[in-house]
Amino acid sequence: MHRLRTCAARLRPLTASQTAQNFSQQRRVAVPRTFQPFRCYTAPVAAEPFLNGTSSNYVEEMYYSWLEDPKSVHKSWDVFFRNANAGAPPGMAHQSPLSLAGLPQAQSLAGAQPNVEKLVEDHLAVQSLIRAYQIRGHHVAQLDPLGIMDADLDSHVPNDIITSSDKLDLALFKDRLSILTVGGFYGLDESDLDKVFRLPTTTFIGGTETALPLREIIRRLEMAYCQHIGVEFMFINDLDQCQWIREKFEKPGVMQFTLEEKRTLLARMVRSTRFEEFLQRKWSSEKRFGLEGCESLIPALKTIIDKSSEKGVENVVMGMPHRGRLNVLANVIRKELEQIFCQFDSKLEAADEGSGDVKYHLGMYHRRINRVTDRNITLSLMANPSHLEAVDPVVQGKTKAEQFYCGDTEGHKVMSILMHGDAAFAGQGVVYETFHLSDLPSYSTHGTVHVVVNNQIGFTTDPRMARSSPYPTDVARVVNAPIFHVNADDPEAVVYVCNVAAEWRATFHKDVVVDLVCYRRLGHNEMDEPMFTQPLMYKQIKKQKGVMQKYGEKLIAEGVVTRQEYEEEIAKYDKICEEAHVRSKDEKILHIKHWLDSPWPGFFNLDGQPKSLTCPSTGLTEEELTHIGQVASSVPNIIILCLSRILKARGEMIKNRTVDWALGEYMAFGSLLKEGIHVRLSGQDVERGTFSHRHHVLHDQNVDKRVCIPMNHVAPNQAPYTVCNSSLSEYGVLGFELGFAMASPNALVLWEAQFGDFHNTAQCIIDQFICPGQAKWVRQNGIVLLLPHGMEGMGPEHSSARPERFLQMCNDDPDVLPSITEDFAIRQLHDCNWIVVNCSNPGNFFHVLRRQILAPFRKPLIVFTPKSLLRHPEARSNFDEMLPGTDFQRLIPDNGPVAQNPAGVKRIVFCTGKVYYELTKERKAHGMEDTVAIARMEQLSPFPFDLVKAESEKYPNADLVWCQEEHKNQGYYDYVKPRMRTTIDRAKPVWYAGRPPAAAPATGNKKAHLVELKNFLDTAFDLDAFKDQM
Ligand SMILES: Cc1ncc(C[n+]2csc(CCOP(=O)(O)OP(=O)(O)O)c2C)c(N)n1
Repeated sequence: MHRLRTCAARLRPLTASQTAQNFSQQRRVAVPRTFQPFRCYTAPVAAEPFLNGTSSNYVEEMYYSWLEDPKSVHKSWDVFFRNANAGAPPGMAHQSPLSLAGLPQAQSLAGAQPNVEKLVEDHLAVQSLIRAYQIRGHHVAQLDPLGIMDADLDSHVPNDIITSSDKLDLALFKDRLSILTVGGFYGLDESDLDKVFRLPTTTFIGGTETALPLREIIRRLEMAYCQHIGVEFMFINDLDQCQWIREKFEKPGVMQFTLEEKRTLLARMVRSTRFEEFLQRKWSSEKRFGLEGCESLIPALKTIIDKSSEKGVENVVMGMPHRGRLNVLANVIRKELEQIFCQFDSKLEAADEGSGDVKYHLGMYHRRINRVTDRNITLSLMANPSHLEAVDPVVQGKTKAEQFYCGDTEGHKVMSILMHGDAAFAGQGVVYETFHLSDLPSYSTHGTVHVVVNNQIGFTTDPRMARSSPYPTDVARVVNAPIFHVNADDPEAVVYVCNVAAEWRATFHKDVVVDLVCYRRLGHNEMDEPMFTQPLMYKQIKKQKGVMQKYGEKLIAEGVVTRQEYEEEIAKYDKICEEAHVRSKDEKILHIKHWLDSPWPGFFNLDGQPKSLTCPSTGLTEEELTHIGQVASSVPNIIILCLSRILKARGEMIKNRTVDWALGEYMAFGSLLKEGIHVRLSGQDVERGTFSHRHHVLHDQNVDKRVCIPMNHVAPNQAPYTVCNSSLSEYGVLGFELGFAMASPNALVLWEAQFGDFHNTAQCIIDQFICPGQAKWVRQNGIVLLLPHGMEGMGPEHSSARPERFLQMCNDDPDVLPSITEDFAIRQLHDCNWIVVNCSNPGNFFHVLRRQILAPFRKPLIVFTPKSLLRHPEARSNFDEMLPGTDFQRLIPDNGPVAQNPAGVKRIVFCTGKVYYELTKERKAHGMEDTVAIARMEQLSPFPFDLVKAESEKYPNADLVWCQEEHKNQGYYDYVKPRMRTTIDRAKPVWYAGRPPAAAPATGNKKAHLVELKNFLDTAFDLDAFKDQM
């Protein structure tokens, strides 16, 4: 209003036609309508006392309409605007509608102001009422098929809307209206119901009409917002998006289905329902986490897929929990039914592929024709663990990778669908972490459709005890995702919202949620008795007619199908199931590889085995090393000032044919990129590197966002390099990168923890996916975890990446010495579940990264990376260690003076990582360079039995010590000791030099840290230290 006044003061009054002309010219370009400076009332209009606060918007709306067509507004407004434009003094432009009839124009100026005010107030009230339905209508929508629970856990009816139930019952309606009237909310009363009100442009309920009687306005709002669909969207801070949604739900007649569509929907309901019934009949005592009570999930998903396919999507990556999973596999992805049924056969043998997983966790990949659009579509359902929602970021990562590899930068071709349970969606933090990736450039998948199977229970827990937010879906509001709640017992409403959701995604490329409010007909699984804990709910459920039956009867009543057709449809599908069941009996062996969710065509041979069991040398030519080194040290064409010194130092190192840690990594990444391998490094602050050593993104010091990524300029036809600082999440981001690495074997995907200590907030991804992924789901993954680790006096949370935990989960047997064949090293790698290394120099780091790609199979690689070694002058490698013919050294023997006279060596100290440099310094200080040998175990797992054996046998008179800087119950000791003993056939003890056992990984006291260090180094070089333990 202030703007209006200021502006009005500067303008001379225009005639209606002059103004209208200007306005319509402007308006053509001003879509959507927003406030424009020229849209000012004349001074008298602006000075009217009722034009204040929100009322001004409404009056503005009418003013525009009047400018375009004076007849489009109520007579009283016409008079008002004419009077105002004619220069009526403030307060004199109003005229009572009563006084308008038959009065000449001149007289109207003296109209009765109170009536006009009432008119304005009533219009404002109607506008507020419309807005109230848009904002809060979903709170009273009839969402619960059982009719016993409020989906928002709140039985209060917002006091600014008139509810559906009120509408149906006139007495209640009057009551309600009187509350609104007497309570003064709107100042409307019953007599206003038949008055005609002009509709604001923020509603589409009028269809082609611009004004409606209040009664009709309320009816249409109720139809749009308070039936079986609850639309939650008014928190979205984008006008276009809000208008888009309003139009989709408010426009009269939007929910019309053709006969064909209704029949298809019925057929899909039949499949969904009869599939569960078939399983229940055949295997009534088997767990399957059936979908009964939410059978509309199947048509819901199929609708989203059909619509998305129509919009150009060719690949859909899906993630879902247990509920209804078999049904989705059967009826959405179209897994052969016999493959599903045979899994219920307890005599089915597992092929020798790994431990496998229960049937409702397995994944699937299928390329087929979408029958509705007649276009090719690839559907995959990611295998997932029991850990609810853990698969969410994995699906997103996989989707992002699929988009990346097909150049789909905006998500037109590849999309993800995530399904959730209501309790898990509300309760699991990873959901939030995943949502927060949705709009980040290097993590966005350009819109995910989320479908919540909201059966209003989580195992035995009532939602009122399971969440503090009104809906289980509230978490989605953080990213401005619209949420469509829908009563799952109304299949047409379900299909409608799913169509809108898919269109939303295709239009705005942002997340959207469909909340299928349903119930769970049986217990949590088919064996559970739900009456123990939800007696009232289950009494109701027992009475509840199934949705297929209800919909079938509805269509029969409408004459869409005959009863006979309906029954035939059921019989047809039952027959399909029966026949598949017969065929399933022929299946004798369960091959998990038939359940692969991410095949890598061409990477393995036809049996799914590596094409060879050899790995070429991971070294590079001198020229390549020099060239990449020059790229790493080149000064870009932007102003970088403070980096010049670092780049110069890099240049010097290259001239001297040496690399530090950052350059070692550079050489590995750069060479792989050159060879066409995509490299993606993600994690918190990875672009610079937490320890300021990496600098892969160089920032212009004067221009915002002007950056240079030299790694993308290594060679003309190189693969792209992605380096991206992530959101401050471990669980979400590590899951994402794991998913990314799943899409292709020809990419090096690395996730770096800020400090290794923080990886444990992503423990679920490590425990459930990375460690056992291949064993459970026969799919390999070459993800690399870079975990900064090292006891450097930085306190308990910046010291340890917890090697003991990773090592404890390695699958090699500590008590069996494997036969040491020529291909021992590669075979070991092939058989392990993951590789754990701690490199002591950049050359070895370089080799192990390259080995990840040059090996003919993929295994996760866990690297404990250094902190102080990043700049340690001795922790450098010479080009000679990286040339062709060189390889990753699993164990670096001592080649110093001890090698000259092994018999004179009294002790061999095995160690790993940074402590090596502390040990050599101390050995020198003790003058024991020819009596104590120090061997570095660079690859901890799979354990280098062969090399440890050779190294220990080299020094026949030496005792064996394992030295580590970590506490005794942590670090590597528990893993290494039994394997070393096995290696030497228990001929000698393996002594321990390191910190004593402790609860915390490190002390917070610097002095204590140094004392501990001194103590264990003293032990390591005290040849009598273990005498009394003999
Ligand atoms: C992270 C995690 N915690 C606990 C469980 C054990 N659990 C299995 S199902 C379930 C209830 C899930 O409820 P909801 O998400 O509403 O899905 P529904 O089973 O009702 O479909 C629980 C707690 C689990 N699988 N994952």
